[in-house]
Amino acid sequence: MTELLLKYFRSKQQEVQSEKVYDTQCPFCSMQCKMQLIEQSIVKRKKYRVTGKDNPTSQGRICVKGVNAHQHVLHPERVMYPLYKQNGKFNRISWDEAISIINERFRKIQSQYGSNSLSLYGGGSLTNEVSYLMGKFARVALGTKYIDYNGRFCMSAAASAANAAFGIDRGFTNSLSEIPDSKCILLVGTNIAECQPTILRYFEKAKENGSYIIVVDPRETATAKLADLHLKIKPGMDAALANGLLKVLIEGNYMDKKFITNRTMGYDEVQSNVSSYDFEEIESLTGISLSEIRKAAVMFGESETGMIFTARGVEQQTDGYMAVRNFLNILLLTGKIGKYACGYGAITGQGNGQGGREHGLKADQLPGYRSIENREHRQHIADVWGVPEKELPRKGVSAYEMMEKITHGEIKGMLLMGSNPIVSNPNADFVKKSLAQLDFLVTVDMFISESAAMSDLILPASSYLENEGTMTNLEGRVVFREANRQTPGEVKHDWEILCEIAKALNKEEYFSFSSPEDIFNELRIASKGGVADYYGITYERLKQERGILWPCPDVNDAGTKRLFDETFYHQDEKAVMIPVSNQPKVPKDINNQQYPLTLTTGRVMSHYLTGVQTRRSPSLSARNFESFIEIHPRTAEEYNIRDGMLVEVQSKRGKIVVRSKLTEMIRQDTVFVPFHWSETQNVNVLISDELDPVCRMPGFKVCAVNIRPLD
Ligand SMILES: Nc1nc2c(c(=O)[nH]1)N[C@H]1C(S)=C(S)[C@@H](COP(=O)(O)OP(=O)(O)OC[C@H]3O[C@@H](n4cnc5c(=O)[nH]c(N)nc54)[C@H](O)[C@@H]3O)O[C@H]1N2
Ligand SMILES: Nc1nc2c(c(=O)[nH]1)N[C@H]1C(S)=C(S)[C@@H](COP(=O)(O)OP(=O)(O)OC[C@H]3O[C@@H](n4cnc5c(=O)[nH]c(N)nc54)[C@H](O)[C@@H]3O)O[C@H]1N2
Ligand code: SF4
Ligand SMILES: [Mo]
Repeated sequence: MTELLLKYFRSKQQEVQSEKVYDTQCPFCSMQCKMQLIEQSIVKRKKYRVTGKDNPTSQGRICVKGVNAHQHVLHPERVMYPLYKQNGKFNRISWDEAISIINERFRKIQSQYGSNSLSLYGGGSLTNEVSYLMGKFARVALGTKYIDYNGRFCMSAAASAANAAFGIDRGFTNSLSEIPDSKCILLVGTNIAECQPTILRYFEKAKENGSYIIVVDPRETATAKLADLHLKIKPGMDAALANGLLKVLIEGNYMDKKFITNRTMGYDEVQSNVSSYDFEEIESLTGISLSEIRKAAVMFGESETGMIFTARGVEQQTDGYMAVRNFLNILLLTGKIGKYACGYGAITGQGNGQGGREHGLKADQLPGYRSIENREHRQHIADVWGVPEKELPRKGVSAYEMMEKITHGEIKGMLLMGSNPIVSNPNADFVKKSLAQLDFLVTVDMFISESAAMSDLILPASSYLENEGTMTNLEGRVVFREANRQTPGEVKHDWEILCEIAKALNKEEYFSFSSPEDIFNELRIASKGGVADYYGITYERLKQERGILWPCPDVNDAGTKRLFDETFYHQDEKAVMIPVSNQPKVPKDINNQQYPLTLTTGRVMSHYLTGVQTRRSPSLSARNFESFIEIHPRTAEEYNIRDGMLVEVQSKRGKIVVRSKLTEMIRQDTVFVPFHWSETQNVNVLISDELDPVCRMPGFKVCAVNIRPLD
């Protein structure tokens, strides 16, 4: 080979070998798997590879969404500079112009209609630092009570139930490492195999160790395949099922009497409530036979250790709060909590759904899981923020209720960061009309989502590869997300954007942060002494110790792996049981001749939430490029529907069109549609606006519908 050729090949090779490695964390679910994106430059093109990185939670595993997450970050539709809508068209403007427009419009709206005419709407993908800052921004920069976030639709039932029963809401009461040793596991309304795939190994290990696994789901999901017993429940009837389980446990004397006496309140009321129900009623409500209910209860009662996990199947109901409480009753009655391999897990959904609700995104909360209605709590936060306690607003309303406030003319402007409400809220057509009614909507997003498209102004946000910060994963483990990729175009970080707007509003002194760590250090002090105490957690520790489970009140404290070993978090240190009725107070969407089938909604493996990100990933989109409706073949026959046909699905609120997918895996009286698509496939057009009276959760999982084939 000539010298020249050799030189050519050598330089070629060098080109191939130019490699950049980005350490980060998956932007999607609550497992927050650690990973590395490897960017190889080959001549004129780039090649990407993703590998999992070892860590205590996902142990190096990643799923298909993590493997392809960078595809949306690199997508040509990324918003790269501020966009201002004029005459119905978005035009590029500078950051200076954007901030001055916001300043002017915000001031004008507030001077005309008062402080509470502006609102903030956040999301569970935002870091703890951004969530904390949004909460502070609402209360200090704008002085408005109207702030809430998409976690309202996600964890609110489980969170309120855990708070009421235990006095604390940390998703898992134990660390994941105890799961393999639990001898009976009840998975209620959770499809971990598709929604938190990298957690599955813990349950597989439990099974290998002889654990008996019970899955409660109207569908035979990939998760149900793991089960020794699958209870194919009628949607919305989980509270009644739990009453059936409690009845068997009490009649069979499976109570832990010592635990009940020493550590709980309310057992007698639960016992007398349960004895007033008969099994026939429970069988007919739930569609589950007494023998199966008995089998499940006896297995749980007899097992030395046991755990219960719930997710959105049982929680996204208009009685979600009570249904979860009834499963907590089971744990308390059998004494299977506060000890090794015994406990509860509300399987968190979004990457930082947990942290978001601890540090300020919720209408009624202040950082550290403090209450905005509690005098002492208000004073503590007011002192940290350097404002008079009297000036802190009181509690606002839940996410969907903010939409109602818009139509009532009470809310005139909104800052939307990290959510896509017109696809994710119930009664979606109403929500679309309501957002259109705003005088001024600013959206901070990576893309022109369906909701961003309705805004007056879009600000370009950075992605998980670019924006560092902390996330609190499903274990309650606070982890540090590294992000060292350069922001593209004129993209800014969410926290920088909030600080810049605050500065324009003359509130710079409260928002003079120069890095996420700076914000976190204030969050630590704000959370000090609260239930969600992060004071002992520092960036340095997070980097060294690979995450810390809260509460962690002191820098010398190792964090809290298991809760309730000695006490619960109520003042009397006891947990509270509560009688739960078979039928909810707010009636669910009731089937009738016009709407004979029950629609339930949820997720598929390859897409994430409203699909804004995953629909822009070619590899993920290819797996499911359109929505579908699961129908049992016998039901399909009744309605003259063949596999692969377009089907119109109609509820009292509206209709959508999706493709049929016949499957024997679903109950005959139930159909299932995922919610990752928009427009004519937006399933939330069908969902009712009834909310749970306690936690304001909508009933995403029960909707009376009719179906017909479209030719
Ligand atoms: N692939 C993927 N993973 C995700 C997400 C995603 O969009 N895609 N989203 C993340 C987020 S934010 C969340 S909140 C979680 C959600 O995680 P999950 O709650 O596990 O997901 P869903 O599919 O909404 O619902 C779970 C199961 O509930 C069942 N179900 C429906 N109705 C009922 C009922 O009445 N009772 C019972 N017992 N079960 C019922 C459904 O059939 C479904 O299999 O996933 C997270 N992970
Ligand atoms: N029918 C039905 N409806 C449901 C559910 C259901 O099971 N059934 N589940 C509910 C649940 S559990 C949830 S969590 C909600 C989710 O509902 P949404 O919050 O509306 O869903 P996302 O698609 O995550 O929207 C997030 C938006 O924020 C952007 N984004 C992502 N990361 C960042 C960031 O770091 N900064 C900024 N500024 N923007 C970012 C994304 O591009 C996207 O546009 O949907 C709820 N709606
Ligand atoms: S989607 Fe969840 S399980 Fe999959 S890689 Fe991302 S964080 Fe991990
Ligand atoms: Mo969620």
